[in-house]
Amino acid sequence: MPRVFFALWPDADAASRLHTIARCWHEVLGGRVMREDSLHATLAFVGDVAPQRLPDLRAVAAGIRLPGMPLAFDRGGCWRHNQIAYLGLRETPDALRCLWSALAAGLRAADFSIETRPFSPHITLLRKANCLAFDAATEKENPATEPVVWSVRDFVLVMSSISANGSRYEQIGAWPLL
Ligand code: 2AM
Repeated sequence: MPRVFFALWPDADAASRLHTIARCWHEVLGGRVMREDSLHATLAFVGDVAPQRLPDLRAVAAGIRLPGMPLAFDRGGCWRHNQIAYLGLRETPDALRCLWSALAAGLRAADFSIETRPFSPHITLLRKANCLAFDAATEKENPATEPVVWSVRDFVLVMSSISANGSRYEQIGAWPLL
């Protein structure tokens, strides 16, 4: 069964800056650097879905009419429980929270079971990171001089498959924001 999730995908410039930060952190935190072309922020993780349900997922996405927004990823962090080093947002803009809640509501209404944890927008940069080293290495902040900003103009549906080199992601749909 396809394993799918909705996400925001950075433009090429933002992905390149994110990857540079990831390689910098890797020097100190170790772990595994996420590939540049796989960097994303998950909006809703749907999980395994029967192929015949994919049109229902697309219909939920197509029903969303909301504005795009600039996002500034400006807060570094490392979660010890899952050893993920990530870049998040100091402030979550209302437009992003609105997109997330509209998507979650649409998915629930269409009978998809989705993640119930509070929304914590982030881009995973490293897996298996040594989070103990993080605070000292980064002074608890994003070590980049400027936030990584991109203008979010759409959201995407991604299919994930596991390979020997980690997860591979393929975009199988994209919907514009206004
Ligand atoms: P992560 O990067 O914080 O691990 C594909 O696996 C994407 O879905 C990743 O962004 C991952 O977040 C997220 N993800 C994986 N499993 C999830 C779950 N059970 N709940 C929420 N998000 C999940």
